[in-house]
Amino acid sequence: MRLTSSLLAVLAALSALPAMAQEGLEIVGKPVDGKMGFQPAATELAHDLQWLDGMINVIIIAIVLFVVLLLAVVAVRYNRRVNATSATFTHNSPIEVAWTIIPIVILVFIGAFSLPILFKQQEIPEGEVHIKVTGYQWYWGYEYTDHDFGFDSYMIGAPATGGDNRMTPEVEAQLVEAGYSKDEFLLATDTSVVVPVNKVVVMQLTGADVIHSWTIPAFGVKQDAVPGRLSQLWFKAEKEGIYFGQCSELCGQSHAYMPITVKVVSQAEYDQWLEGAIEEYAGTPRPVDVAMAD
Ligand SMILES: [Cu+2]
Repeated sequence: MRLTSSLLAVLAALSALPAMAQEGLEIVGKPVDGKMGFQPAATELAHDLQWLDGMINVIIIAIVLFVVLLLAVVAVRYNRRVNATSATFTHNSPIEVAWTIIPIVILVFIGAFSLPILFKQQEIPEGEVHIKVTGYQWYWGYEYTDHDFGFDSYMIGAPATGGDNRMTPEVEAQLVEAGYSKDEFLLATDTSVVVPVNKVVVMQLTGADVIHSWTIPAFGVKQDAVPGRLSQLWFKAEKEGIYFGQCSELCGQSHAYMPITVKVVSQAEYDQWLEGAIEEYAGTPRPVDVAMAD
């Protein structure tokens, strides 16, 4: 009897693992009624590119207003009724120089801000957590290369989890069991990438069959996963939460059903998750554990 109950306890602990790091985490990146614009930025990269978007938007709006104003002036002052005899000149050097120089200045100005932001995304810093990401038709595989373990991540409701990509009462039950709600169908996965908050995570990406693309919009990262190549991305999430993304390169029939779930947790929760994951996925224990065992 005691053996049975301890076995049950072990089973319960194991099955609770995927949902473990979830209690109380805010969900970011699911559609919200009436909301427009970007998801709340959770990394410096996302802050930067959202700021750049706002700044360029101001320039675009100013240019549109200026052009509309010019059109209105021409329509009012130089129409056939008001201005029966049109002018016959064909050149105006000062204006031509101005409409060449001013756009160059505007483009250089935009470039001066956008290039550093682009370089910041593409220059990969020293990572504190390394994850290799592989895109498959149609799910994601994750390897925690520092600890030699990996797992696959399927959408809850995908064929691999017993569904057929449609919402059913069984799928809803699975979602609830994993700590999600019905609203998160098509976004929630059976296993998540778990990373510690405020740590530099470096990901290497590749595709196993066709090109996929890994993204978390709130992190401001999106990178193609190309078969035969390794590409990299990095992020440092500033806020704990559950973040959603979608495969962003059309990769076949079930492209819409290979979402991405990242849980950003405290260092303590991450360490706890890591220990359980190493156990469950037969990874290499961390050096600190070896030292403690001696
Ligand atoms: Cu895809």
